[in-house]
Amino acid sequence: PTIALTYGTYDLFHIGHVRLFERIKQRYDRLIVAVSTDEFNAIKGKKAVVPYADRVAMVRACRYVDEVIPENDWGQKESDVLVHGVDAVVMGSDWTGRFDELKSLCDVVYLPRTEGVSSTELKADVVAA
Ligand code: C2G
Repeated sequence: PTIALTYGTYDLFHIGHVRLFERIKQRYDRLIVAVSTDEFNAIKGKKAVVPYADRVAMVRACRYVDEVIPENDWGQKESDVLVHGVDAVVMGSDWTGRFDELKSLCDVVYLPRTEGVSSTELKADVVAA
C-alpha cells in the first residue's frame, strides 16, 4: 500500500481540509496527517482557536484519514517520512516548492487549494455575523 503524509494546523476544520484529504486518498492507499501542536503553532506565529486535542479528534473523525501524528517542529519531516515509510508528502499549493528538499526521500506533491475558504476567512465571517 502507498502512504501519503500531510501537515497542518486544521483550525476550524473546514471543507478545504476535507477536500485535500479526499484528493490525497484518490491517489494513495493510506493517509497520515500531522497536526501542529499548540506549541508549534506559536513557533509558526499562528494561534489556533481550537485546542490541539480537539483539532486531532476532528481530523481523526474524517473518513479519509488513517492515522494522526503530532507536528512539533519544522525539522521532523525527514524522520517522519523514513519512520512511517511515506511514499509522498502532499500539501496544498500555498506551500508549492517549500518542501522540495524531501524529494531525495519521497515524492512531494502540491495540490490546488480549495478556493473561497480558510480558517482566517471563517473567523472573520463569524465576527461579522
Ligand atoms: N488548504 C487547502 N485549501 C484551503 C485551505 C487550506 O487545500 N482552502 C490546505 C493547505 O494548503 C494545507 C492544509 O490545507 O496543506 C492545512 O492548512 P493549514 O491548517 O492552514 O496548515 P498550515 O498552517 O499551512 O500548516 O509544516 C507545514 C505546516 O504545518 C502547514
